[in-house]
Amino acid sequence: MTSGPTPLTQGAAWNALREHYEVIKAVHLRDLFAKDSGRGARLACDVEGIYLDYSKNRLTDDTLRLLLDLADSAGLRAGIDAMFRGDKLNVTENRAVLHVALRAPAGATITVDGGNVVPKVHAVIEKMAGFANRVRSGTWTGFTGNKIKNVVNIGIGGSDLGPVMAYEALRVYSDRALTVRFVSNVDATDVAESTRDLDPAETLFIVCSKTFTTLETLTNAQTARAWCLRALKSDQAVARHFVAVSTNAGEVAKFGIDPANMFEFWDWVGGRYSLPSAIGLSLMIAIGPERFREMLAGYHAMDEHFRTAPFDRNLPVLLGLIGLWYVNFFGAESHAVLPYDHYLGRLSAYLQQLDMESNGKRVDRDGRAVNYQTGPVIWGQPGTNGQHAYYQLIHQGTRLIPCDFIGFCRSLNPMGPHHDLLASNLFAQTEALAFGKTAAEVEAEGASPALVPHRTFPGNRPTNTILVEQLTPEMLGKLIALYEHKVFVQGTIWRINSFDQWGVELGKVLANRITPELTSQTDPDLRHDSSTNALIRRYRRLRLPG
Ligand code: G6Q
Repeated sequence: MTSGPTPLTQGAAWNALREHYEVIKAVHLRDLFAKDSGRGARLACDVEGIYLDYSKNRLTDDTLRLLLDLADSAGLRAGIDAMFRGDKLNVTENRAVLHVALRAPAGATITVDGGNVVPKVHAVIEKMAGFANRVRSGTWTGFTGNKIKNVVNIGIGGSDLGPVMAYEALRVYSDRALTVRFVSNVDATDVAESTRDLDPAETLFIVCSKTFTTLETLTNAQTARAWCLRALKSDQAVARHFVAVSTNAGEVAKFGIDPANMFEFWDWVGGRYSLPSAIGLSLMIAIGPERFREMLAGYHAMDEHFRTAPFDRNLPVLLGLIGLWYVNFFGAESHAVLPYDHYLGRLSAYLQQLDMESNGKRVDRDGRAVNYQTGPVIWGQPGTNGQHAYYQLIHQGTRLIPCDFIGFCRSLNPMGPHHDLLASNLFAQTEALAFGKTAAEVEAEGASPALVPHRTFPGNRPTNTILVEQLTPEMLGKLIALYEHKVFVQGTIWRINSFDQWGVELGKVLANRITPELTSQTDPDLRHDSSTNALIRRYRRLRLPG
């Protein structure tokens, strides 16, 4: 493959942004706000119940115009149309990218290989709803006739992070009589701790694996199967205690799961985009089919917004362009997502996969090395905890870390002063990050001269604020789709394939090669590098006690 500059950085829009950056880099948010009293209200967008304030970013109307030019010249409109049409945008796997079809209303038509997929999607949702209702009502019983009280989702990556994030986010809407857990790690501690206090007769396992060949998931599923059968003492118990979500009916049947209890999805759904498919079954059992449908409706509303809104009022486009501005022109290495809601504790982990697995790519769709940065490191924890830890670096460190603050106007647990304290912290942080505290202000507070530099905050640290009335299933769907499409916007402009994950596939192959070397009775003929060989030898010496 050839390397060198790609057309992106040679284009007029990119060059204009590069020149414009030379002007903007020295401009402080303090000055932008001082000379434009309407900035805060103007650089905001109120769509679908989501208020995005992007005024505390290091940009002007000119910046936005140039970024929008970049989106146009990069073919973003055509890219969006191609995705919604079902074009095979995942070129390395020759697949359509149609997670939007998972939340399309019945009656819509979205075609893959000549067939409308929407009726299939709705048939699976109906099947899931029937099953979820049976489990919730107690009509679906365990092998010995007991009501199911525990649901354990076994999956990893895209078959875990979405369900666990959404379950935590919507826990307040869940049936509290059910215990819902998620097992992902091949470390036995995960399955052991997740099952130790459960009664197998009352436990349902949902084995989620698109391929049904993933080592971690199958190992955990086999362990769970053995745990269940040890107590229930009949192979026939598997059919009552295990269901599967997969695209691979053959492997599901081999495991002993009745194909009637397999919930299907399709190769045009990427793992990290699969929460609104049958992969969300554990969530649907927890919150009920109606709430799940509300989440799908929220996703769909954001899909329609993304598909139809003009780019200058389009939330995913704005977030994508602003993020790209920092990555490609300010050299920002990371991006923090800071939800001020305890229920969103797993959101950053979810977004890490969504963004970093999608846009962590170093060649463009044609296989040429890119000469610009692509996806940033995504990280964050819910506020206010982070304020007592790593916010120090965001405020006063040497790096520029753009942040998204996500807040809600009403708590799901309204109690005393808590929520107003939470919200005031959010607003105070974005204000302090933008405006900082000058040396003169610190001096005026009476600080000793030696302390002035330590207590000065430079400010000019950019943030988006996403403010929403309340966290509901519908709103969660909207927020996830917002970030999915933001990732799409950036991937399209960067000309990369956001829908494959060869870096993840690598790990699956490498571990399989080493496992027999760890366990063989005779000394293996190790042919790794000297470091890996030494580690394996030491592990072999110490792996068994005594
Ligand atoms: C997601 C990735 C990856 C995948 C897991 C689990 O986009 O492809 O995280 O979801 O590796 O794969 P299975 O669902 O096939 O077990």
